[in-house]
Amino acid sequence: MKTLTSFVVLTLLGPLLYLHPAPPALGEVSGGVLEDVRDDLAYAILTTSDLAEAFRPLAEWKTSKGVPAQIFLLDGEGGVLSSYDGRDEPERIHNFLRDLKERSPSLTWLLLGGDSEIIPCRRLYVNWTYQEGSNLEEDTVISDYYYAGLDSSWDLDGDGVYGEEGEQDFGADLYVGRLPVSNLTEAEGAVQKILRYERDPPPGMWAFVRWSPHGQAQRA
Ligand SMILES: [Ca+2]
Ligand SMILES: [Ca+2]
Repeated sequence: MKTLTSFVVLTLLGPLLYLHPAPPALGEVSGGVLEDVRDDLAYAILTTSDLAEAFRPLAEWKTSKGVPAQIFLLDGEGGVLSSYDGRDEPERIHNFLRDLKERSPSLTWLLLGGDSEIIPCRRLYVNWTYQEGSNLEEDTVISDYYYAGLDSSWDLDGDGVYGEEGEQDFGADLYVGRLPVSNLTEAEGAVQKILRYERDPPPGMWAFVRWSPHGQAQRA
């Protein structure tokens, strides 16, 4: 009888269970940061709780014009740095972005809301032919490409040197921009400039001039 009951229950509920599959795995490390991510996310802004208010009008503007945007906090309880593991802060951010992109494949743009003392950079190795050891200052450059290429950890051999030959992912998964602001006043000013430019760009010949490959201005 139990078998028959189970068969009936499964037969009746099977389609419902199929329609409500378990949420996809988000990787080994995930936190509360991903709980409220909108499904159609296209534009992510990563900043701190001190600066978030300045970026809210930008997120609202992007969303209103059809680019669903959301602000994510680096600091605080439930923020990226406290929710993700990593050997340093850039790696925690990188792990978060990998999960976020997996959670919302529609994510296309990432704005880093803060200068390097607020949102740290990654130094990437560029002297791929150097043979006798590594001087990180001389052989690396600061680059936010680390936050754009999400198909690699950028340090496959785990030696703490990122971007060595074969470790890079130069196939960008996100368009990454950074507003190098250092405080709330600077952040508000930069956001207002962007909003003014997008909503009501100032007239002028700049809109009709393009540059030739030889650096000469031409009328478009
Ligand atoms: Ca390495
Ligand atoms: Ca990639």
